[in-house]
Amino acid sequence: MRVLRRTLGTLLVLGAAVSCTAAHGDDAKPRGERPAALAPYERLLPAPASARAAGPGYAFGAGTVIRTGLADGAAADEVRQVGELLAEQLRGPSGLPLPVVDAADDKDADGIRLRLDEDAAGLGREGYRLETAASGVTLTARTPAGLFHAGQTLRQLVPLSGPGTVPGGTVTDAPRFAYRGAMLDIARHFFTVEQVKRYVDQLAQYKVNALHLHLTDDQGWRIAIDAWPRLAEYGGGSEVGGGPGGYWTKEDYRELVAYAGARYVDVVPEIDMPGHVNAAQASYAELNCDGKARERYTGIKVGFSSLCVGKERTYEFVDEVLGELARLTPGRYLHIGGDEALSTPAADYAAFMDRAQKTVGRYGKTVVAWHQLATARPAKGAVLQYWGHDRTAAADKAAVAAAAKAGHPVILSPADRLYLDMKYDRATKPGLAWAGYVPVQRAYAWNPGSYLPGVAESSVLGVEAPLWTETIGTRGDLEYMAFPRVLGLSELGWSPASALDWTSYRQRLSAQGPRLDAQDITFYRAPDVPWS
Ligand code: TNX
Repeated sequence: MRVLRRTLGTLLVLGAAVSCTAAHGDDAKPRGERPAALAPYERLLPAPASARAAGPGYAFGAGTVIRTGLADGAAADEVRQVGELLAEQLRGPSGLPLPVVDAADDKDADGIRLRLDEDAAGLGREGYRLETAASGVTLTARTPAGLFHAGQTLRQLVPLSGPGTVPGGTVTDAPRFAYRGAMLDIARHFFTVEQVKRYVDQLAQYKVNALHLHLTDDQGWRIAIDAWPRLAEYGGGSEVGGGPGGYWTKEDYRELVAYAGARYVDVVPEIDMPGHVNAAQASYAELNCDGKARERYTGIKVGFSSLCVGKERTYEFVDEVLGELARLTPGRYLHIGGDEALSTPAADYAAFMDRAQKTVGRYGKTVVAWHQLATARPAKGAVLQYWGHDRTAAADKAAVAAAAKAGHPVILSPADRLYLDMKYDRATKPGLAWAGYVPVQRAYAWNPGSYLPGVAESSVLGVEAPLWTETIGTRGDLEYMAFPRVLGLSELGWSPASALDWTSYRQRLSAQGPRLDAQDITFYRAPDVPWS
């Protein structure tokens, strides 16, 4: 078996050289090519920092037990939950009973052992070690989050179905970036909590750890706000194309947040302001400068609506909406949008964003906003989400670089790389193409650490793949646009720069095909990947 070995120390050095290969990767037309038979430790995705096959494997079978009794206090409960969830995930495909046992005295007994070790060196907040030998599989991490990620790696090492051998070896792993996000727009088309839970499960297995929810837009308001009930009740009753829309109650939202949290995915809710607010302005006349309610909107134009920046009532609205959302959200971020405010004069935009940012701070949260905020006055600590593309004006990129130099972290979502609503090619039925087509290779083959001139890797908080839903209203279309491109996002966010390599990635991606099939995920069989 070929040995894959990477050490964290060499990553920075190798990063620059390898990203070159990645960016200019081969254009071979592999139609008809047979997929390479990769050994289990070689086909992990996202590629781990280090993986090595060695020694005898573990017989994963009817006697396998998951042992979680190796921590104490509050952490013990959480480790137990991680163990229960892993058992559930492994039971389906394996058909094994996999009892979860938390007796502390059998910590060296056979099985899958979850071991919390706060002193484990080099693993960071989310990293882990996975060691497989004849006596079992040991997962070690400093945090329950790390144990969860270890378990997701293990899912890729057990047989696709039934019992079998987990090959012997060791994985030592930690993420390159803290933020690895996906965004779903439930405003243009409504999606239910059940549908979004399914997406969370699909993402979390690839170590995505943030779900950004675009909750409001011109076409619909999707979250109940007690102080402004018509936002959801009336403003939620529309969507693109004239469908019925819908909204989430606070209970729905809490349920999704808890479900995501159990999978170590933080929810980042977005209320898009001061533009993209027609649904709110249709619900409440007082949110318009002329005091007249707007019609609900079901088209897909952007940039026509704006909150009334000069009116005090506007800020009561902002305060009450963000306050309620902050109280519902355990995560540290509130996203306030700020994109395409084409109907808001620049001075008004800056004045509005000043106040909205202050409000977020008052509720103890950190601002995230689309990168247009860089041209106004980003508040201390505010995170900018870059959604430009190759043809974005140099001045806009420079504003983001200046903000990064001033200490603002940046989330990279380049539209011509990571927008999951861009068509793969001209034959793709759903999707848009304003940023060009985004085939699988294009989505993957770039280096977030050196992507934006003047934005150093140390300023990059991470990457995020947004899925806008003007043209996407079903689970099938959602999955078809996200998969397999979102696996590229996962690897860009998690794996060391030295591992980014299109030639090896397309082999590892093809090895995920049967797993995606087994989970009944609809995905695009990209012609540049040698699917089996
Ligand atoms: C741009 S990206 C938008 C969205 C659209 C999207 C469609 C961004 C911050 N604004 O309003 O849905 O393009 O691709």
